[in-house]
Amino acid sequence: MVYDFHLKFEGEIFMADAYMAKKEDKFSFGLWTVGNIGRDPFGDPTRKPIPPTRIVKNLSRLGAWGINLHDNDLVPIDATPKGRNQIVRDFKKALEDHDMVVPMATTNTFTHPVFRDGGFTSNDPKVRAYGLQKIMRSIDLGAELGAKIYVFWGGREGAECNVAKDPVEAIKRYRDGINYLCRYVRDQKYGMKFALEAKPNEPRADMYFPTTGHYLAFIETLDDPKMVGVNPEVAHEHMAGLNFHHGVAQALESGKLFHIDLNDQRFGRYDQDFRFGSEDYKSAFLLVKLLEEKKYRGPKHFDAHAFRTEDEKGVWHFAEGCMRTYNILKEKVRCFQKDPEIQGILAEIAGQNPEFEKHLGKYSRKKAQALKRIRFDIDGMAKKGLGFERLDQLLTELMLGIR
Ligand code: DIG
Ligand code: MN
Ligand code: MN
Repeated sequence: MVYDFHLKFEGEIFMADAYMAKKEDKFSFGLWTVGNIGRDPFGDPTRKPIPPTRIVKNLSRLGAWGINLHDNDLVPIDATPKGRNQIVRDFKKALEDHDMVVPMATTNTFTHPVFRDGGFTSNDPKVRAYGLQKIMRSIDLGAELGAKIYVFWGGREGAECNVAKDPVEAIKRYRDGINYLCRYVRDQKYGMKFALEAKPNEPRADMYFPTTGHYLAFIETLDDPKMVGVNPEVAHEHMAGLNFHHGVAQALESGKLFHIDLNDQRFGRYDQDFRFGSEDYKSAFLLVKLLEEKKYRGPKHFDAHAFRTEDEKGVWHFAEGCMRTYNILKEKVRCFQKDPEIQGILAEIAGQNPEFEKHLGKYSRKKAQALKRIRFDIDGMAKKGLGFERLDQLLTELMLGIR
């Protein structure tokens, strides 16, 4: 690939070609993603923290559009009101200077030990009350920065000792918390929507609402379900052993895909939050194909971080890689849609037995009686192969770059 020109900063060369991120791609990163300092449960940090204003500048130079944050990614939990306001002023200036927006905000209700047994679902009403206070203040911060999507990831909402908490009571407490905050946002006229993010485990042994499907069911039990959607994350659904783009399809189909956390993850592992598309190219292709074909126009947030092995330059290559891979896969989707052999097979699949469509769809007594009279030759129907091997091989060859 001959690059039109190179983007040079931080002493590094970044690729500036047809796949480089542009603002209209609506790629976003959380402060905590490129700001990840490489600490893990078995090792100390390998990187120094990057100041939020520098994150804003460099992500913008790489073509990113938005920056997301937990309250304490920007404002220390013990900041004074004066200190908080100065930090917010400086951050707002950096956003303006570098043409970046804050599409989404969220609260850190998982780091401080006070949340060791959860926020919303804690057995201690004092902790639940503090959690509501912290989230309201964080929502205020998000609103001040222009965020229109507010994410809830219940990092500590779960259990190790399952007899210590009634799981039904835990669900009721979570619902009370979300209902309360929906009313708060309406009261404040912030015009925000909520996006609930599932994860099956880690840091808790088992987390409540472990998958996006659990949240889709939960949302319908809320006082104000229209205001609440989901924020599925690749890594979290993979941790649960699920097909990610199927879950996203269900969220899209029900109008509940309010946000999405893109990264990558090997099945059966802890939450790896790898660079988007770096592990499972085929799943990433299927996801990009779904989002592009269904015209998802929300933020594309990379909730991921660089390998612990990297220095800051590696962090920027990580960020560049997330966005480039999305755009490269978008190009692969275009090739798939234009490939005559692939499209020929798909047309054949779509065009089977059109005369039977009239028996499907909405019920009527007349249709049911007519359908019950039909004699189906099911052995004859099962004889012809479906040609999926050829189709899947064509996809493989397209992904491997020989089509
Ligand atoms: C982790 O996957 C979670 C938290 O980082 C945050 O609350 C949420 C926002 O995308 N993702
Ligand atoms: Mn994750
Ligand atoms: Mn996430």
